[in-house]
Amino acid sequence: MVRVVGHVDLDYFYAQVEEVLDPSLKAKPVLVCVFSGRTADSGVVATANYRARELGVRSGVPIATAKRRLQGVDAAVIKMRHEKYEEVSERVMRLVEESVDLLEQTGIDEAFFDLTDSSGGDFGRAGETGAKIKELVSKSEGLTCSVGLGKSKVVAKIASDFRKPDGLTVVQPESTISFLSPLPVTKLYGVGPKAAETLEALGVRTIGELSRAPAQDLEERFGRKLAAYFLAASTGSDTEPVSPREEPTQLSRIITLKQNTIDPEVAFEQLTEAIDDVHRRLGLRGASFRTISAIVILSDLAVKTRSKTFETPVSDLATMRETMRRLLGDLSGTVGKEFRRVGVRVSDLASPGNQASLSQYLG
Ligand code: DCP
Ligand code: CA
Ligand code: CA
Repeated sequence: MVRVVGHVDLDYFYAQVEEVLDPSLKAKPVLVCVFSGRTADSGVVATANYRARELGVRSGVPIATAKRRLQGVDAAVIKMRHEKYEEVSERVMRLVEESVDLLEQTGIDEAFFDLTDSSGGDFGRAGETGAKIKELVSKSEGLTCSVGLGKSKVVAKIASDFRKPDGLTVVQPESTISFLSPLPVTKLYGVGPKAAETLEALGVRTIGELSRAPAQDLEERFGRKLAAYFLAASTGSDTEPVSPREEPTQLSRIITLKQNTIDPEVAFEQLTEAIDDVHRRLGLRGASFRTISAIVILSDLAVKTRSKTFETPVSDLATMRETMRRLLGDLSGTVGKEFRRVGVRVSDLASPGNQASLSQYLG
């Protein structure tokens, strides 16, 4: 049966999240920036909303350059807040996951998915699911995204980019060649500026031209594996399946203490935020843990850990804090050296999904 593969990509992601958090931004060019801290304007633009892009500002542009281009314009220059975008990303991915057969997240704002089974190979039905995904994401998070559907990953990814923002592009299997052929080779995943240059020297500019290029020429320039991929991709015949990432089996965070100390209370105090963060990430996954560990890196860089395993899964913050405090106390009593860094790790994770599949096996 023909595969039905989808790709979803959130539009101007970081900047759009900022707009949702502060709707007054919508009327302005919005720049989300990574400040390097060397001078006030050192750093680059991580992303910009479409208003800003119309004025020549996009990902990767130095902040100083962006400000020059936006001189006299009422623009919002915002410091990147990665935790916020991660939270939204996590919720969106869980939402999309529930509407599809398989989800493979490939970045903070994008994922491949498979609808072969649920659509029965019917692209009309799959298109309805694509529209439903867009509606769900819009209703629950206030975000627009772009969705593409096709018979392979390469086609789906190009399709999601085809009518950005807020696009939905369904490439019927029989239209694959006519859809891909006129597009520049740079649209193909894996063809960067350098490969494009090499291809141009062979007289290949479009994906259609690539599909007709002599295999031998491509092999000479790119090696057999890449040449085979280029040829398959150029007709949408790439075969890589959508393969869900494994759930993480542990979550952790380590911090460097302001000063080396042997006092477990001082270490605990400084670790509190990291414990809260691990708890938050656990919550986003709806997961719980059975084992929690305190990790300490001593002044001589030796690493020591002390763990506690619970009989039943735990997820509450109070237990995490209390246990960590005790474990740090135990460690400080036994290691006899100052702590330089301290960390928290939870493992033996149980998520609702894992439990469901386990109970299926157990009948
Ligand atoms: N990003 C970044 N630096 C880059 C490119 C991207 O920090 N050079 C971050 C910010 C983006 C996010 O990754 O919001 C997703 O990247 P995309 O390439 O998908 O770009 P956008 O979502 O910003 O825009 P588009 O609407 O084109 O998808
Ligand atoms: Ca995006
Ligand atoms: Ca993306």
